[in-house]
Amino acid sequence: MPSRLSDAIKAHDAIHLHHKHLDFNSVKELPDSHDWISLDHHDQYPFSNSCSIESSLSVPVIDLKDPNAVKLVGHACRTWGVFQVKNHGIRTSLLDDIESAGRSIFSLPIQQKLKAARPPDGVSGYGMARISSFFPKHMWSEGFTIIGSPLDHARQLWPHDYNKFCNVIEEYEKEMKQLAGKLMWLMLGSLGITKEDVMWAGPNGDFKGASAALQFNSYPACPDPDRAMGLAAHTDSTLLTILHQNNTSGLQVLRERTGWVTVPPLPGTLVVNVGDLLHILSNGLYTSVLHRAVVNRTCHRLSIAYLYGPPPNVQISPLSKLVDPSHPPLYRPITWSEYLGTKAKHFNKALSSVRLCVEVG
Ligand SMILES: O=C(O)CCC(=O)C(=O)O
Repeated sequence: MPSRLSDAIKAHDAIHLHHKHLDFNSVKELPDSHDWISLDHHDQYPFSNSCSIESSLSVPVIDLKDPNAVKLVGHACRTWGVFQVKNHGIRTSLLDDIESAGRSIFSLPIQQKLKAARPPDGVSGYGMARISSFFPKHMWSEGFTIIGSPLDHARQLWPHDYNKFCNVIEEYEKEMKQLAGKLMWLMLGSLGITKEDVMWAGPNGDFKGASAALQFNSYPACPDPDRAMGLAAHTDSTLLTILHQNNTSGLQVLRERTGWVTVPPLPGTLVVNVGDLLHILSNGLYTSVLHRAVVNRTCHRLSIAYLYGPPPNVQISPLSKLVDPSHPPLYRPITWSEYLGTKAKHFNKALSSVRLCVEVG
């Protein structure tokens, strides 16, 4: 049974892509391999960049110092599955540092980046989006995943100068872990859940055994953005994800009865979204939000996602406080490790594949 996140992902990875990596900087026209318009008639691959609804509704922005933060967070999780946070305690200088760490990876020549390529049976390193294998077209983006120590890859990228990168990653992950724990209690607190209700949070409720991955995403300026897709629509397999985006917009979330809504970059705020496992824990009360990233003609976009989950082998199931005869459990118990396997097989249908058929008593 895999006990580390990297082993859990590796054990289930269905992605075996043999793709010639595109050097985005040298491409002047969108290649057919990246043209999503031709797929638009397939219901299986909903696209419609140009039809995005510009909604007057906007994703909630929550001040974590607000005395009503618990209530506001709970409301945002039920209605949107996503919100932005300010006064989150992460220093602006650290956000600047992680952004420049990202830029330092993606600005390298392609041959150099490929020295740290994610191996076919691996999880960390440089490569195209992991969800690419579920789509017949390639996405206009490149990524770099870190699980565990970044040292080996950093040494390959900058043989003489890798310490700064590693130090920034270490500090960012430490701060993110703390923030993620705090957000977990705000989200769960709003459901009336306390530390006694979540054994795997540990005796101090600090989620010490939690696992996480850091995902850098780069979306180069695109010669034909209306035909391209930065990152196709997906939900996260996490409990929650914390995203830092640079000053270029591109993230969109799907809101029922509204359509795609852009989550604008607001200086100093971080985007937080509910993942599939928190949806399960909350017995479906919190929405695991479908989201995607679109691209634009002139600006490079960078995002850094902190993907946060439980220890890989802990059973996750609807919390017993949220279950009674009129609210039976909607999902069967599943570990994160097992769920990653389900996701690798069923992708966006993974959540419904673990849903129970229930009759309300
Ligand atoms: O770049 C973004 O805004 C979205 C990133 C994302 O969804 C991911 O890394 O899973």
